Amino acid sequence: MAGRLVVVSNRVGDPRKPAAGGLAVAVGEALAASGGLWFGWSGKVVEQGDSGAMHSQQSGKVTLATLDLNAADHEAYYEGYSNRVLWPVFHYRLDLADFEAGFFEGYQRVNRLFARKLMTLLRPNDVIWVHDYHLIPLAAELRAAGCTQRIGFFLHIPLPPPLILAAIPAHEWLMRSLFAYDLVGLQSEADVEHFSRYVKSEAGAEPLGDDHYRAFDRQVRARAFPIGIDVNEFAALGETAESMEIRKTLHEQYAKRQLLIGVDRLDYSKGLPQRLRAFRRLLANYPENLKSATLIQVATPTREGLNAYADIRRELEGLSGEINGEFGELDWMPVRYIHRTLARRRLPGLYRAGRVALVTPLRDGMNLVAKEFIAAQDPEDPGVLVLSRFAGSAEQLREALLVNPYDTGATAEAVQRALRMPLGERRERHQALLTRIREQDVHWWRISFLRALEEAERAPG
Ligand code: ADQ
Repeated sequence: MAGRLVVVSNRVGDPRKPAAGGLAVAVGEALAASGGLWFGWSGKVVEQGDSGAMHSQQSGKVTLATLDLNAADHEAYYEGYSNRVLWPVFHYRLDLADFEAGFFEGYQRVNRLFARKLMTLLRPNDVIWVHDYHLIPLAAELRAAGCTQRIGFFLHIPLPPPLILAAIPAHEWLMRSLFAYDLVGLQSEADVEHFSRYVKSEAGAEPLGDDHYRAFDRQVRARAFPIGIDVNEFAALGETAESMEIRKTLHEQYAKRQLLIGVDRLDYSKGLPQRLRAFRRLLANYPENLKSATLIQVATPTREGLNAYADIRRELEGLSGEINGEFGELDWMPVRYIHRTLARRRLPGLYRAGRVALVTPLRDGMNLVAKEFIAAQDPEDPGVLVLSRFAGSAEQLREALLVNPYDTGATAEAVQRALRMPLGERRERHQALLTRIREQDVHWWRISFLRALEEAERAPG
């Protein structure tokens, strides 16, 4: 790539430390390869005073530049507009969105602050890659401050259809902001379709073909770049002593049981109560699973300050208690619910011990757990992926057992089918899935996005 890479995301990770997943891995790697600047919020909230105190740290070839936010900005920009307006609406949950609380100004203010601070660090040939819903208006703010460098944006969460998006009072402003970028990357073809329909129906514009759109007096290129994982790195992680140890322990403990695995952030988009209800239906409808099928559900605490997250936690604890009370025996508990983050190096062992993975979000941009599960399997004796059709990854992972998580009975039936699937079929499906996640892995994602950004015609205006 010609210029220096500048990555901007809400949180900044240290590329030298083992990353917690997804974005941090992909971006950290891109930066570590070429060197560059990673800019974002420091994670620190100062109780008083202004936002904007800057910190800079060198990590190998990468400069990490971060800024602090004060409590009011953090509340309005991060907890408020990002996570109580954009996150729920983009996941189709209008019922959980809070449009009235006045977060909007804070979101604009912090994006402007990011732009102002970043401008002081930019060089003429930089290529800027902005990530995710917290920073949608960043390019427009940068342009207003005189930035002429190439700027690309990648949305990690789904883009909803126009009529859902239109529930956000500032939807037009948000979508107009996207046109300040040179390239907009989305996770799936469904998201691109929604983008295209929005441009037509709400902005009265026409797609120009070849992924280009013209609206709001500007032109932008929008395309799907489904994010992947580092398959080799993940498989190698599975060969570490710690991962083997977990696998061995689980094998011993559950020698006569069938393990089902769920690994998620504890978020209402992940469909966890629906998953537990489907598991309960499995036990009720297919009694041969009693004293055998065991669901290990690991759910990482996340955004705990928000009510919707406390509610989902309570619901989940209640449901697992009910299922264990109803079906459990002295020597068998059907649900093991763990409200914690597992160390990343322990994940492959857990996935590998699973006969079935339940990845059943109600809506998800991509879902990397599905891909990690595939990468961790033994190709000679692989487990089966039960995947929600509403995860972005369902467009690629057609050989998984695709389910509608709202349909409890049908999901239970698919899980039963997964548990009984003959070895030959398991191998065939796994082989096809593994090929797919290898073809479109995280390196492919990064390289194809950055290449498209480089090729994007610089829009006039
Ligand atoms: P997330 O909503 O966080 O990401 P996901 O894609 O599943 O969802 O990535 C989660 C990552 O965190 C995975 O690497 C997973 O291993 C790890 N993780 C999850 N729960 C864990 C646990 N309990 N313990 C340890 N690790 C855990 C957002 C979007 C997704 C999109 C990604 C990347 O919501 O749709 O796939 O960004 O673009």
